[in-house]
Amino acid sequence: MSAHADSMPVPLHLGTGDALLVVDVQCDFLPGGALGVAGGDAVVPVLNAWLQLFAARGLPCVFSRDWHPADHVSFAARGGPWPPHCVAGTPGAEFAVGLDVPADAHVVSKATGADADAYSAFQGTGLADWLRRHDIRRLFVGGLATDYCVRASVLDALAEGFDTCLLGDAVRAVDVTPGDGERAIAAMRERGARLLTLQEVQA
Ligand code: VGL
Ligand code: ZN
Repeated sequence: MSAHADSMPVPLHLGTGDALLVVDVQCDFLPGGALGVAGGDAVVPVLNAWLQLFAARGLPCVFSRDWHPADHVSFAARGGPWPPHCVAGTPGAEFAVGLDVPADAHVVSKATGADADAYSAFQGTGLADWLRRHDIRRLFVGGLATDYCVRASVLDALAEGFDTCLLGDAVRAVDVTPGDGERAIAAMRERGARLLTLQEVQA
């Protein structure tokens, strides 16, 4: 992306064809949770502001959730990289307290089988078809974590042909290796994601 494009943002107006995707803002990914992401709780008020913008315009909001069985392959007991987290039906798998999930939100659960992981909200959920059925062309994506499920979801959204905006102030990274989050943001932008903040749409 050129310096010119960065310094001359296109004015942003939300309207028909736009949808919001909130990725995995679940208790286990918040500080103190089983797989707590530093600063993960800070995305909640920013996402609530985005949710309000979308709700006010009658635009669809989608929530993904990590929804694993207790013996999931990604857990350390089975040689996976993660501590047990987001076990379906447990308190840790609930959406963050204070996240304003609308009553009519479309919720997609992912990585629900024991033997496969799925970082992307598009993987095995029918999300791309759902968005097309609702005539969505542009997707705004925020949530947790930047370097795993947000990254995979944004890259899939782009591959599925959606104009994709990453909500830069509404994501946080696991950062297993320092810089993972920043590298993920760079990779998403390289593939065509537009990096946005709440201020830009409120202005
Ligand atoms: C995630 C690690 C393991 C995520 C899910 O939502 O980013 N990260 N499972
Ligand atoms: Zn997981």
